[in-house]
Amino acid sequence: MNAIPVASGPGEQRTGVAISQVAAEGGREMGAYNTHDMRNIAFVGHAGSGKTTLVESLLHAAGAIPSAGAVERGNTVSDFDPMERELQHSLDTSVCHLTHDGRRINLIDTPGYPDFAGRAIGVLPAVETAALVVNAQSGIEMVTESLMEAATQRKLCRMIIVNRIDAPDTDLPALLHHIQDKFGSSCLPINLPLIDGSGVADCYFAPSAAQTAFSSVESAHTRLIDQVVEVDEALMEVYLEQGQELDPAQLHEPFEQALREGHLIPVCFVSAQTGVGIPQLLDIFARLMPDPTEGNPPPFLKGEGTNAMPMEVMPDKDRHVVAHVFKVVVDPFVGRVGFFRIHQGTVTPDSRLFIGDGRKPFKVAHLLEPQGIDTRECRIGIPGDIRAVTKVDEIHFDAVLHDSHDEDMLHLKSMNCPPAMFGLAVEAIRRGDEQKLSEALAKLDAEDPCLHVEHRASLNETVLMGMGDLHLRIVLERMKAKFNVEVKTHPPSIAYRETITIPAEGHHRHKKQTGGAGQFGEVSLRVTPLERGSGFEFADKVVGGAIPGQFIPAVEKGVRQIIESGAIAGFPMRDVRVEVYDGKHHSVDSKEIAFSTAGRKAFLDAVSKAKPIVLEPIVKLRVTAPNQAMGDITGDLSGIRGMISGTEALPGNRVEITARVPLSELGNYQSRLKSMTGGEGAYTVEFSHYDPVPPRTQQALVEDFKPLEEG
Ligand SMILES: Nc1nc2c(ncn2[C@@H]2O[C@H](COP(=O)(O)OP(=O)(O)O)[C@@H](O)[C@H]2O)c(=O)[nH]1
Ligand SMILES: [Mg+2]
Repeated sequence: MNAIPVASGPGEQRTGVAISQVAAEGGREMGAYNTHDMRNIAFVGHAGSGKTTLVESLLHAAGAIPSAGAVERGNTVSDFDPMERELQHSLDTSVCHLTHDGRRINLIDTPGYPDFAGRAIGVLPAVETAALVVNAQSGIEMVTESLMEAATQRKLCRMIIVNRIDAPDTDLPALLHHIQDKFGSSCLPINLPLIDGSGVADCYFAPSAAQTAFSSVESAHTRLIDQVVEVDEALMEVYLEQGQELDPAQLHEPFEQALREGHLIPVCFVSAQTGVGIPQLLDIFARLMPDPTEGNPPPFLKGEGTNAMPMEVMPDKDRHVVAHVFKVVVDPFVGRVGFFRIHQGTVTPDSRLFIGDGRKPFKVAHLLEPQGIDTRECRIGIPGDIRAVTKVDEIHFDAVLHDSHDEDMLHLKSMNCPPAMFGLAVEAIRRGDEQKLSEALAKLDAEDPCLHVEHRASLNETVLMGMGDLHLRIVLERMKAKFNVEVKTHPPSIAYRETITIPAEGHHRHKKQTGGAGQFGEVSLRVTPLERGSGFEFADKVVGGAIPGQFIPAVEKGVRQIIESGAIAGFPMRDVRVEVYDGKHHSVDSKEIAFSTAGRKAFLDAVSKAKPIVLEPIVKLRVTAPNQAMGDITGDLSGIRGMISGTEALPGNRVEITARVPLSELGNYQSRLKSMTGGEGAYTVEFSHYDPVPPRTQQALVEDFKPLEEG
């Protein structure tokens, strides 16, 4: 491995941090930076808040691109996909970078449609900072709220960027109040727009007496410093007792701590379109937002299920490599492109990396640095860097890349992506395209964390599960454009799930004598219901070799067949823990196939005693409509098992109604709402949780199910 010079630049405070060298571009001088000089920032927020425009504006202001493109003209750096340009909306995440004030800043643009929120959530482990972009005209919207939740859960440092301050009809002081109401009093302005709209007044570094539409800059400054100082008692004393003005260098550590603890969420104001506030935003990124050693490290776990132990990665270039794949694109020409964030160690073109628990490493060969759709080859990647590799077939979303078997079994704590609940059954139109269809589906599945392909063996149906109608439509268009497969679709089916409600035990002895060698395997297992949303756990509690260790994976395989295909109604089973605790084997006749059959049947036996039920997805429905339609809407909702959770008056004689409703009841909601409101109503849905279906529905679903034939 190359010897890496240790930096001595201004950002260098600690040892063990490498310099990253980006290969020369057309003979230009090499840029070099170390981990402390890096900032990784994800822009998240509702569609139309201006994230893509903002990234473009920042790239331009920092000189990374000669001129700023526009979403409308289809020439921005981050909306490069032909479909994005046509729709004028981001459909996927994109990674760009710029340099400002000696800092290397990676920006990740994300899509803001609810249908694609999963992709935005997927990039959170790649950054220290989530920048929530709020539209000054329309305020906090649904996706912004759910991404704030996701970023909080991930313990990311957060900031709020209020964009479009140039637009007419905005009430920025009211919006700031609203932000503080929603997200807490730790949301404090770090700058404030000038009253004449010509710029923003800094409230942190050098507060002035500028005129803003808010209370004075001076009081915003005091409020901010108070908040920062609160995390450091010693500093607080100096500040309070000696009444001493603190300078930004003294405040740096507590500022970072306040960000990490969510004790401070800076709010700033920009117009991506006019450029107001953009230079100040670059300064905030460079001077205040955390470097990779200052953020909260991502929650890596070692081991599975309840045995998983938290493991902290160190942003140290001399350790083993640990990198996390946060995005995969499958291109029919270039193959798989995997984008990863390096959390520990140094990656070079010579590195040989393992994917998860894989046995065979791949050689990196071409280490790429992305800028929108473009990539450049580079020689090294250090902790904090975002890099890409191509042509690695096994790479998949959420994979951990590492260079030592010490790091096997390492994975990131799961992301709580909203589950895919909209389904479409698909079928190839052209005869003979079935193989092509399944290959294309596998590729699309690999690049999209929110897309799942389910094979419902019982119905001989292939179902695409996604976040919504638009999501699936785009997937199908991609399939046609990229892989030349056309499909017909059937009406959406509902993503029912199965689970159990009480613990139980199951047992099966599989014995078969066919001519010479026989098959023998016996399994006893226990099933326990888990909390909703916890998935599936499998544990081996066999003692004394009653089932030899080498057959346990076969038992698990048998159990997993039922987990995927369902036990009572043909839907995947969730939230169950399976413990194998006993069994028998035979020195000659025990084979994997025997244990997988025994495992499957023992599991079916246990499930049948564990009061199995069918669950249905419940969504959070938000309807906005004219006041006078309220009675009709709430009446209608209670007729479809809806539970109204709130009503709120909106400006302009409108009302917002929120309710929890079974998704299965919303099939024709669009047209129902239209007729109740004379076309003046709008609604959004978002996954809420799973609930048991009513007994009558369960009975019907169970009756329709033809269980798996013996295999
Ligand atoms: N007036 C105004 N319009 C903006 C601003 N930023 C973005 N827009 C417009 O808002 C629309 C959505 O912007 P876009 O960047 O695609 O938003 P995104 O969905 O968050 O990526 C586009 O028509 C932009 O031109 C701004 O600061 N002021
Ligand atoms: Mg966008």
